[in-house]
Amino acid sequence: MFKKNWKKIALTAGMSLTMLTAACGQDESGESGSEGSGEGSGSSGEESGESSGDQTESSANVGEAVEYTITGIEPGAGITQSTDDALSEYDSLAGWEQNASSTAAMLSELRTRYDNEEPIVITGWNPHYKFAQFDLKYLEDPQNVYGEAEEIRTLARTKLEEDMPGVYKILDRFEWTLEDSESFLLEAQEKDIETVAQEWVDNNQDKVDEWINGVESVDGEEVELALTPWDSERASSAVVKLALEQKGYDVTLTPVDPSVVFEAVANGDVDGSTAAWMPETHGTFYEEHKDNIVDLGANLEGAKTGLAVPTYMDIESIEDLQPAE
Ligand code: PBE
Repeated sequence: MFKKNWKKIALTAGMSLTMLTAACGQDESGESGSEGSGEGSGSSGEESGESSGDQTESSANVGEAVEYTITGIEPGAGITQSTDDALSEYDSLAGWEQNASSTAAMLSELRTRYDNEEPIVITGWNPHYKFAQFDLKYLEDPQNVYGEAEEIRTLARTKLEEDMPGVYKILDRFEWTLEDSESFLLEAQEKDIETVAQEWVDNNQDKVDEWINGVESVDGEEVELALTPWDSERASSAVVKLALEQKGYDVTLTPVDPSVVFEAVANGDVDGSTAAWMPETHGTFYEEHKDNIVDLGANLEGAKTGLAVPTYMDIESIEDLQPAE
């Protein structure tokens, strides 16, 4: 019964996300559509980059060259909210906008601009493969809008320990490193996530054993985990699914927006999630639901979010950007 309701919530959230994306994208996607096809401001940015001896002038031209736009991702992402906060908190970002469309659109624009050595300011995060594929740097964030030390935490519904102590134990014990996750994600550029997860488990059965040791096997008991649709969480969820399956659980993974992950765990519509970016990125969702959620702690330490630019750009801090006139 729960599950039926839950699917409805998930579907509604998915639809509103799509509609929001379509609505937001309309005029902005016009801009980004023309960006690849030789719009003038990109190349003028490049010229000024070459001739720049003057830091202020070259930074001002970065703003112009990117049309005072941060290339963001999905509207429902935590990092999109943090970036809205940055837009209102930094004087240097006055008059700037965030183009929140999708991760795929951000990556494709990054690729185009990067290949032409044109400026771009993106919303970036680790774990992700983009730092291995492109030379990127985070802009310093002196006002600490994106937080200092992010980690990815595992959540459980309040009754999980009582109802399914084995699942609770495995979720509680699951952890891996930033390096594990990023080499997984790089590998997953060539193969699908389920294949890479199986390979990871085959190569790291000793770690999996630490999570599942002493847990009683079951016969097809159903477990549902919520996740967000980004590769980092698709990866961790796929690994945990295989670990649970080794003990006989029948695991369903349901991707939804971050706000819905917290809502679904708090309502007990799903058993848990490995997708909570804390304390900053999903902090507002956590605050809203924390009384009805069990926080099982970090499954990955050293995560990070922020504004990032290619290293060929001559700026180091969000404060080096210039407000739009
Ligand atoms: N991310 C990746 C997500 C969580 C996982 C940082 C893009 C976000 O909500 O911002």
